Amino acid sequence: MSEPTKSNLNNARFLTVEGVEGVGKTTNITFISAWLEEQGVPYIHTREPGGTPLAEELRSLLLAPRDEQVDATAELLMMFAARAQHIEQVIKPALAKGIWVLCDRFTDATYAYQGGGRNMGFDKIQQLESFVQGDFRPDAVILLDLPVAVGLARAAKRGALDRFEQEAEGFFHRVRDAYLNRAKENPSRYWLVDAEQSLELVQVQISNALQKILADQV
Ligand code: Z5A
Repeated sequence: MSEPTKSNLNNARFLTVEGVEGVGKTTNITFISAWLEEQGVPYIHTREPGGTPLAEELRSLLLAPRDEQVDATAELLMMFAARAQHIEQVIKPALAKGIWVLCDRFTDATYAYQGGGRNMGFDKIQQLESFVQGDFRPDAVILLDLPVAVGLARAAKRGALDRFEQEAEGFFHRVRDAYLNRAKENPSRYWLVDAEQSLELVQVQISNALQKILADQV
């Protein structure tokens, strides 16, 4: 498989953070934001699904627990609808101005949650990815990884569960496997971080990765 085109215009990078439930994305995105600020790197922090008013409305629809069964194809299309809006309104304009984009989840999450978790497979996702994104891809993906049971135990302390968090444990095993397979298939773009360690050690791994990404050794 050929390497996808890098997103960077004016040397700005498109950096995404991924991982299963309870892996510590929010905690570590705060750390990455502080690290970028210290380095004097202009950046925005955004998230998926979401990142624009319309995409945030789609996020609310997607995450709300509901009695009606949500069809997997409907869920997949809503993820990409939100993404199309986000890319055109927020991500590409920032990169074009030389501003880094730090994004909490992106298309890797679709491969992991819809492709793996929902058992939809990857072909339809690849088609939608090409349709919506062309060859636009993140420059670097920081994949926080830990055993599913550890992540679920951490997440359980947070209170009310959204529609995804209510899934059975097997769902999250498929999500994790899909993430790890993607990282294995494309090691030059993925930075695999052992998120089971103490926060301090997790953040040492992340800053090592960030230094290399900043030096453009991706
Ligand atoms: N989704 C999808 O299906 N398809 C898609 O294409 C996309 C998304 C883009 C919303 O995501 C849902 O959308 C998501 C997938 C789906 N569903 N789920 N589940 P989200 O990113 O908003 O939701 P989230 O996964 O719940 O993310 P989060 O809020 O960032 O949670 P987190 O990764 O678990 O992070 P945390 O809150 O920082 O950490 C959890 C706890 O662990 C917290 O108490 C921390 O203090 C603690 N923690 C963190 N690190 C450590 C270490 N190292 N040691 C000990 N304790 C720690």
